Amino acid sequence: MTNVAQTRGDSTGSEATEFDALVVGAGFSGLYQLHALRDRLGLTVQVLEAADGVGGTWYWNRYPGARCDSESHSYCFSFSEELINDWEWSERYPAQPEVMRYLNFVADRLDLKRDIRFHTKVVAAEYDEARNRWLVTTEAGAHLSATYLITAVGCLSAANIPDFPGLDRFEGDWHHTGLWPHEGVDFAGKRVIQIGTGSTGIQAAPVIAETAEHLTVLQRTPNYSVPAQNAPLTDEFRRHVKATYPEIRRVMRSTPNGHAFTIADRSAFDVTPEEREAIYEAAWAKGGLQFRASFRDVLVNKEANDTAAEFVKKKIREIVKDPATAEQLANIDHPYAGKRPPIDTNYFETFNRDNVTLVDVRTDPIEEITATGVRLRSGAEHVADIIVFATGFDAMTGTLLKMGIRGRDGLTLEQAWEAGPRNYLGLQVPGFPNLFTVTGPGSPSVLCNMPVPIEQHVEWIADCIAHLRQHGIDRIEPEAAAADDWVEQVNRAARATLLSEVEHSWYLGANVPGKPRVFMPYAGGMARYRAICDEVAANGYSGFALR
Ligand code: NA7
Repeated sequence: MTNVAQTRGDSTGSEATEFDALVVGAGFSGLYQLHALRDRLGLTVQVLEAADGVGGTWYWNRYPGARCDSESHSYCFSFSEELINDWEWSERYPAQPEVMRYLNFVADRLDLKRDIRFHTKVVAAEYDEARNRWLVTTEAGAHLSATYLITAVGCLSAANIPDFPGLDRFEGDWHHTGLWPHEGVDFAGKRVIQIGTGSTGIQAAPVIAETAEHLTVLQRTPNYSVPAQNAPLTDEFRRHVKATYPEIRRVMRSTPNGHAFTIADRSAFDVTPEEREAIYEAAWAKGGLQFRASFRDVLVNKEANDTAAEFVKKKIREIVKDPATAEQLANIDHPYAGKRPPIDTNYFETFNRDNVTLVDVRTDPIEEITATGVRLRSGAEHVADIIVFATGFDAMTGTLLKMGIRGRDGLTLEQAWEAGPRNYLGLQVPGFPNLFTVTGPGSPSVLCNMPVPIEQHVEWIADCIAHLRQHGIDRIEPEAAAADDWVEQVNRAARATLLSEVEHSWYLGANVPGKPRVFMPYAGGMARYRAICDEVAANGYSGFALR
C-alpha cells in the first residue's frame, strides 16, 4: 500500500489565466511572496499549490512527533507588528498542528487564500521569449501565464523513498514521513520498522514507541542529538517577547543562522576543560540548537568540534542502559553538526524501552523488502506490520527539477544543472529570465531558522521586481560569469567549515543515488548573505543582465 499523493483536479479558483506573477507553493515563502507582490506592489498574482491547504512542508510532514527545531518566537514572520502581536505560541518548539494553525492565521489575516489555487500541481513551466512570459501547465491541463515566475517550493519537499527491491510485495502498510496520511496512523498493537535516524526519525521514534507493540529502528548513520527541552511557554516569556521584539528581530538578522540567540564569542580552548564541561552541561540542560553556539569554533575547527562531539557521545552512553546499544548509537564518525543537528524529546531514552530494538544497517545493509518485513544482506529478517520511511528528501533541487522548467531556447533546468545547481545568489539561473527561486540551492536557507532567509528572499525579489517595473525593464537574468562566481563562493564558504567534510550528507546531495555531489546551501552566514544581496541591488543589480 502506498500513500503517495493522489492525483487531483484543479480547484475552481480564479478564472483568469494571465497574471503579472505566478508563485508556486503556499508555505511560508509563497504566502509572503503573494502578500509582497499583490499588496505592496499591486501586481496580479496567483499562487499554485498542489495541496488542498496552505502550509507547504508543514502540510505534508504530519508524522508522529513532527515539531519545529527553531524556537517558536523566532519561527514566524517578523515583517508585521500586527501578526506578531495577535499570535500566541503555546510551546517553546511548536508542533506541526500549531505551525499549520499559524500559517492559516497569517493567510486569513492577510486575505491570501482568494489568490491561491489549491489542488494545482505544476507539471511544466516554459519561458516564451517572444512574449517574455512564463507559460505554466498544471497536472489537470490548465494553462496560465505570467511575466514573473517565483518558485516557493521549499527545500525539503521531494520525498526520498529508497528504491528497495520488493516494496511492492510488502503486505503491510508503509508511509514516508513527508507524505504522512492526514487521518494519522494507528500503531497500537503493531510491529513497526522505522528506516532512518535523521532529524525526522529522531522525532518520530519516541512517539511511535509509545503505542507500537514493537519498534525496530534501522540505523545506517548514528546521529548526534541534543534534548530540545521543550516546554509550554509562560505568560511572562510571551510578554517579554512582545515587549522586546525589535531587539529579537535585530539579533535574528545579525547572526549567521537567523536564530534569536548569538554564538558565544569564545573558542572551546579559551576555557579550561572543567569550564568547557560546565558550559556544555548548561547548554545541554537549556536544550536545543543553542548547544552548537557554545563556542564560536565548533563548526570550523575539528579539535573544538571534537570536544562537543565527545560530550554528546558521553551523554548517549550515560542515557542508554544497554552498553552494546549505547555503543551503536554513539559510534558517530562525522563532526557534530556537520550534518543537520537534530534535537529531540527522549530519543536516546527510547532505546531503554523493552519494545524498542536498534539494528545497524550500515554494516548489514537493507537487501530487500519482503512480504512481511525487511531482509538484510546477512539474511536476517525483521518483521513489520508497518514500515515508516524517515528517509529524508531529494533536498533543495528535487522539487525544482521535477517541475518541467524550461528557459530560453528550450533549455531545461535539468540540463542547466546537470553538474549540480548553478545560479546567482541562490535566486536566479542563467538562461531562465524572470524566474526567481526562494530558498533555492546557493541560498543559506536550510542552514538557518527558515523564516529569516525566506523573508529576506521574498523582500529582495519584490524590490527587484519593483525596480524593473519602475525603470521599464522587461527581464532580468544573471550573467553566466556571476553564476560561476557564486557557485565558487558557495563552495569556498562550505570549505571554510566542517560541513564540507561530511561525505554522506544531504547538503551534498549524497543521499540520492546519482545526484551530483555539490555542496548546495550557502554556508557563509545569513547576515553576510544579506549584505551581499543588498550590495548587488544597491549597485543596480550587478551581475544581472537587465533588458
Ligand atoms: P535526513 O536527515 O536525510 O535523514 C534520513 C535518514 O534516512 C538518515 O538516517 C539516512 O541515513 C536514512 N536513510 C536514507 N536512505 C537510506 C537507506 N537506503 N538505507 C538506510 N537508511 C537510509 O532526513 P530527515 O527527514 O530526517 O530530515 C530532513 C530535514 O528535515 C532535517 O534536516 C530538518 O531540516 C527537517 P544516512 O544518514 O543517509 O546514512
